[in-house]
Amino acid sequence: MNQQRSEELFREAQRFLPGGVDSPVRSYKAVGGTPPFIVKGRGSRIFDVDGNEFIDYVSSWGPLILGHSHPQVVEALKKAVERGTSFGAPTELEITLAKIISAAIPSIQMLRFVNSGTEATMSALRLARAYTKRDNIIKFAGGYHGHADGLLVKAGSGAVTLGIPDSPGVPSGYARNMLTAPYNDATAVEQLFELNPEKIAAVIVEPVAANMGVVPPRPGFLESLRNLTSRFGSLLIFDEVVTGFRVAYGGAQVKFEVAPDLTCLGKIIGGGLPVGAYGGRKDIMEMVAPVGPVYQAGTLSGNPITMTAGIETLKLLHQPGFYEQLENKAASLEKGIAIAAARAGVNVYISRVASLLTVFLTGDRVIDYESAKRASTAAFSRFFHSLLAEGIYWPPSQFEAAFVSFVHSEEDVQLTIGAIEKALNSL
Ligand code: KE4
Repeated sequence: MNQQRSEELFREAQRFLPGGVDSPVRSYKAVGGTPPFIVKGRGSRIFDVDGNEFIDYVSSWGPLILGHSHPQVVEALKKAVERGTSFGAPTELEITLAKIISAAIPSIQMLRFVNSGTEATMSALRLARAYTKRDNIIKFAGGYHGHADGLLVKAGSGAVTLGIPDSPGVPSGYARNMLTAPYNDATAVEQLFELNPEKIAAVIVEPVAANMGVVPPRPGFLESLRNLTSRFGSLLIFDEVVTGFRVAYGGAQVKFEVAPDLTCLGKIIGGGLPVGAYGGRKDIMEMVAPVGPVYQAGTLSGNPITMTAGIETLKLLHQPGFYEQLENKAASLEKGIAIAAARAGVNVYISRVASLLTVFLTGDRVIDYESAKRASTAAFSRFFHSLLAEGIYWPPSQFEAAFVSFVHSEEDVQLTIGAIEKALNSL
């Protein structure tokens, strides 16, 4: 595959941008090689500066459930831009999108728009601490909630531990307030509550983990978190930045029928434009400034361009049969991969929830971060580059999700399965 221009641009980009990118995963550091520099996206395809075409399963890391440059979204954006890009003042568009989200996700009685998932989770934690007057938070090993200081914390050794900073620059005090437990282990969470009575403000969880690769909640896990947080007077926060409007129109909480106190959203609700949101029970949200004392603000929060893209996108998702058709495409891909792996004689663990999918290069079941880490990242890198050479743009990390979009055609799926079989045979 010719990557001459991408290689030139990557060298130049590294002079001005750390790692040549504006978000680490895009640098291909996890898999090696040169990331293609993209010039255009159309439907399920993206095109790079060297004229290569790819079937895209990154989908901008989730927002593009309708594929690239959906005509209705583009049309609406063109009209919106001509009316002005931002006013720093209230607009009706914010009400419209808030009403659509609240109607889809009943636990969200009130919400605040921000500009990224990071801002959403950071604000939700501040609000939970203010509401409960407690400092500690429980998160899960392998859970990612954006890069706010207090959340860049990883599990220490042992099952239930005090968090330790997962990045230089995170004050040890922040990490001390973060407790970690293994995903899918409600007993560990109960232990943390019993060890820290009346100190835990909230539990934050990805209701379907997508940042250790895709790991579904074990039956009863989310219900246990709901019961434990209610029992101990803490809040339950669902980080649905990935799962919101992805695994179902109302997100994971509607799919699994567990209602959190607060929900964080991002990605799809902005239709490909920068966005985040946090929302939930009215009595909690009314603590947010200017109604309440919890400060949070943002220059471009709720801007009319993002709101327009979000409104158009969610309107298109709310069509009868949308998620069923999307799920069928993903199920067809999963089935084809399983057959290809069997024919290639390669042990893989395919983990799929709705249109989120990870092919773990391991023969073992993956139920949490420890088991996910047993997958072979070396084999994954070879798998990834074989796919890229075949024109399949797979997520460049073993610990990310592939995103199937509504515009992936049956032909796309079959081409992908063929490329995956070739990749597995080359391992
Ligand atoms: P952003 O700040 O990147 O908009 O959202 C942070 C975030 C919060 N919560 C969850 C569950 C997330 O997955 C994310 C961000 N997702 C990653 C992909 N796993 C974004 C890709 C990137 O970091 O470049």
